[in-house]
Amino acid sequence: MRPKTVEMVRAAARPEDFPRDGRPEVVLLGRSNVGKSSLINRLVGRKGIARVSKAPGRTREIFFYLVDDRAYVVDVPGFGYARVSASARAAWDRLLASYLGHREPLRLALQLVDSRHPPQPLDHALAALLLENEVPFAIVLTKADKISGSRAAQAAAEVRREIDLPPWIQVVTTSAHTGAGMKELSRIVDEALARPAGKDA
Ligand SMILES: Nc1nc2c(ncn2[C@@H]2O[C@H](COP(=O)(O)OP(=O)(O)O)[C@@H](O)[C@H]2O)c(=O)[nH]1
Ligand SMILES: [Mg+2]
Repeated sequence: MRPKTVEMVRAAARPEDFPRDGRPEVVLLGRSNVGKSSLINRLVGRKGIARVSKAPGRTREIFFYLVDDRAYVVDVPGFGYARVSASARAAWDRLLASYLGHREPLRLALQLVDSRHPPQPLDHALAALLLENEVPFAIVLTKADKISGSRAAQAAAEVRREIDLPPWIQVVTTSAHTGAGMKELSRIVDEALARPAGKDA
């Protein structure tokens, strides 16, 4: 994924706002502050296209980035952000469930987990949601520059064990700051986007 053009084309607060052109897409999910926006910037090779936040964001929309006019990279911010009302949270959960449950162009989800910590309850919940909806996904450990190489290998094994991942789910260790693991991740994304639609494809 070394796109020539990247454009933020849609911020969707409702399922009706999701793009309908059928272009294949990859979505990044994970707890607030885990490094989604930073990883998107790395993945598409644009420093400031997705906003990196100092404080956890309270954004309530799903962002669609069009790359090379052929695919979408999708940012789902604010997952598990605590300081919102119960009704706002419920609306957000519905939006996410609708997206993961019925999104035909979705080829791959990348679930981001902080490499420095064991999976949190929200990480478990998110993985369960992906498995339940039979969304193909990979786990991306983030911020690996903050830990040693041997610790990173340990973290990958731990996340696999603790979330009890099916063996075909890949775990990739990355750093948006150093670019570690980005080649592998980019290859996984490209392969997924090239696959035809359908669960058995
Ligand atoms: N050390 C380090 N910090 C990172 C990395 N990726 C993101 N961060 C920091 O983590 C914070 C949250 O990042 P952001 O991309 O906004 O996370 P998001 O809320 O999941 O979109 C920011 O302060 C980033 O600079 C990384 O690979 N290494
Ligand atoms: Mg973000």
